[in-house]
Amino acid sequence: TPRVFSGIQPSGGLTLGNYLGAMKRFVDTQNTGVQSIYCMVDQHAITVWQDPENLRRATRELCAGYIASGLDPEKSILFNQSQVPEHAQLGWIFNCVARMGWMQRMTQWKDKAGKNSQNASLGLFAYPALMAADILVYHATHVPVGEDQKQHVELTRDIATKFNHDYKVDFFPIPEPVIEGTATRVMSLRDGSKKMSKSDPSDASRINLTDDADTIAKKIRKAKTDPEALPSDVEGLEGRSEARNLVNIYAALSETSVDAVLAEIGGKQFSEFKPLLADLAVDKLAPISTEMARLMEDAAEIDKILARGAERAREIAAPILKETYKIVGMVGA
Ligand code: AQP
Repeated sequence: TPRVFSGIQPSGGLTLGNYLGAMKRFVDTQNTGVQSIYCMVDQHAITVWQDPENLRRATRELCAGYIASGLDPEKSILFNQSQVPEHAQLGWIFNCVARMGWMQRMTQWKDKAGKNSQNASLGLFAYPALMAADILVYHATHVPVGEDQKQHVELTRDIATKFNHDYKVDFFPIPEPVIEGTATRVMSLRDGSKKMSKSDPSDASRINLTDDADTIAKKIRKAKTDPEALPSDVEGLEGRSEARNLVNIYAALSETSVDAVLAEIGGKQFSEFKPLLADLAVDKLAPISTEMARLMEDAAEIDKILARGAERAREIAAPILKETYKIVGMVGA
């Protein structure tokens, strides 16, 4: 039976990229009735320094963001990773399955560790093995992610395959990355070649789910574009990454295709298109940020939801970990 798992790091505020590339799609998946498990991966977040108070706040805010976007904690399982120790326990086993060379090839490792990789944490290097455990400890079959996470899901497949092969079992399923829609890679508003990211030093590069209407409108007005008018077909977006990004965002927010958007706005100048995009973004995001703020007023309630989610998650994860220990040869399992 299909089972969906995905996670988001509580490493800062949520962006429009997280919303369109991940959360909005989680909601669509939940509503198809497939069992879905969504995690706030706090143990991944600390692979780079996190101030403890900020981490706590970001985890609760992420939970509020999931719910405000439409995830129902009754239908889906919502929890934070550190409350389900089976992730880290299976992660250790996968550290022993994965090879150094595999990890070294990960583009996120190269990007985040930078030139000074000797100074990066060991956790940052091992991150994809823990991510494989996040997914496989539930025997999840489908992993909805943005384009940037595709390589990590492929590594998860490699780890599952090697484990099954080394121990001569058919135990872990080989999960599929699910990368669909027009917004699998939302780009920075300041640079069409960089993805929109919560850790970009420039706040103008991203739309935060907590931005107010004026801030959203201003960031879109100032978004980098080229001087040409908008094209009337997709070929006309060739080589125009900033234009393509704004059109993709418009299509994803209005839940139509890029073709349909271009049929509507082709020929317009950016000065005309940007206010339309700003209105649409405010329309879609304002109810989410209002609801997030409301939920954040009751931290105890959020903590209860996370604890309950963790309990449900452990019911699935614990037997799978136990079986893994048996396969590996751990006495007592
Ligand atoms: N720009 C994006 N476009 C589409 N999808 C995106 N995602 C992130 N940015 C975009 C998707 O959101 C999910 C959660 O990502 P994450 O928070 O776990 O880590 P990340 O991919 O590293 O996201 P950020 O915003 O760039 O965080 P930092 O700056 O901390 O590294 C994933 O499914 C991701 O694909």
